[in-house]
Amino acid sequence: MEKVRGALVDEFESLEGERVAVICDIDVDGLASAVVLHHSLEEVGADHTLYFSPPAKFEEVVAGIVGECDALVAADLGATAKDAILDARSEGCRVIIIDHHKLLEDINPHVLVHDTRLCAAELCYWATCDLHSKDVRLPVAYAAFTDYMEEESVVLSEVLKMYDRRKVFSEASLLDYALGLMDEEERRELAVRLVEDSVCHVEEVFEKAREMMVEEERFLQKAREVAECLNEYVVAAVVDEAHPAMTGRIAAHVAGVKRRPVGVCVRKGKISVRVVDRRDEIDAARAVRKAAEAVGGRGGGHAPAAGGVVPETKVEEFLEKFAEEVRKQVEG
Ligand SMILES: [Mn+2]
Repeated sequence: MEKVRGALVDEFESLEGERVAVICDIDVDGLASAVVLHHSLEEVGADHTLYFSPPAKFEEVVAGIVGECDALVAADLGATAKDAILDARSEGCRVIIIDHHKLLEDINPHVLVHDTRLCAAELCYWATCDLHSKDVRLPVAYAAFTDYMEEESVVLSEVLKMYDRRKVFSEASLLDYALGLMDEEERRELAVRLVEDSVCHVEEVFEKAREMMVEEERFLQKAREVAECLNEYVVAAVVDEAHPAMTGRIAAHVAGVKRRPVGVCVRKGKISVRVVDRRDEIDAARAVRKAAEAVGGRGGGHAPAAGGVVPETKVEEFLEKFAEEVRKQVEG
């Protein structure tokens, strides 16, 4: 936190009057990053627009907007950003990246704020906090919670002194579920609104969260039925019709139900992995990456929560290799 504090203040102040594109991930951490970045850029008088993109589409989004902006600020998207950043730089765009995913390659932006111990929204928060006139810690706390980055989160511990944990965690969870059913315009409006408001006043969040939770319940049941144990460490469920926002929770669910430390959910070649028992120190990101690359795909993320993409025809082969990678990690 001390290392990051104020890191973007001069940088943002130099953006006054510039055209800035802000691109954030589509989850709670991305939304909370957008809240913080929007507030900070507003304070310095930058002419900015918020965009939301899953990491896999980052390059596409950048290609569509880079011609019209002087600076690009991206949060929670960095790990796979190399080509997108290269494109933006070649268009003369200043590139600022804030991220907490493991960096697997030299992504080379102009400015990089990076640490794996805090969520992206909290990195955004500390890097810009001296610019804030409003308290935007509540959405940052939501993100620290939903991104499982609670342990080192200073913002979350401060927020939990001001508000009861049941308020913070229930609002964060509702937001997490609701975001899966929101489009870019709805996310944009919500990010602007959450600068001064809390989730409990946004009716749409309750409606969409409920819809998503009911839908998820159906897919958890389905996943339990189709889940297959690949060895004593890994269980996998192929659920092609599930909503993409559910796959992490499905992966964790089947792991718990089948009493395996690692759960995998596959949806149309997209892989989600969760480690629910961390005693064996399994690094899911490393195992996904190795197995995915072996079948012509790619992957990464964090040790307890990882993901990837493989060709749909190679899913079986991927799962076999992945289970073997995990076994190797545990048994050395
Ligand atoms: Mn994140």
